Amino acid sequence: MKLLITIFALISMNFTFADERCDVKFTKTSICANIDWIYGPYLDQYNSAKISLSENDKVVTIKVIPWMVMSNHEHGSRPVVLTKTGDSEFLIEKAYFMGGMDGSWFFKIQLNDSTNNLIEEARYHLEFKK
Ligand SMILES: [Cu+2]
Repeated sequence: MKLLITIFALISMNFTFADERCDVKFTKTSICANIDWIYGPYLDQYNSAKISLSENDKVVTIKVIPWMVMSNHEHGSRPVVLTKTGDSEFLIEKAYFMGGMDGSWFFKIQLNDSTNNLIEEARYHLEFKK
């Protein structure tokens, strides 16, 4: 019985670690970005969200670009309004995604260093509310 409890405890611990949230994984730097919607995401409306990066000493600024991938090409939208709200926290406002197209919307997220050079880029697939 003791052994069973120990095994169970070990398995649950493991699950806790495996569950650590990482909405967007930057594979080169192992940085994680998590996105919390404040409004949306809805098509054909202005949306806002908070984006938080995991602890790191490289990223100074980021870029967030609404990005659509279609079967034969990719394109953007209007630029978002981005405000730094903490060490690794940013507020994304006015994120606009046009509807009625046969494609998928993403956030293209770029991590930049102190000289504004690109460190790494990743994409976050958006699933819209109705
Ligand atoms: Cu499109």
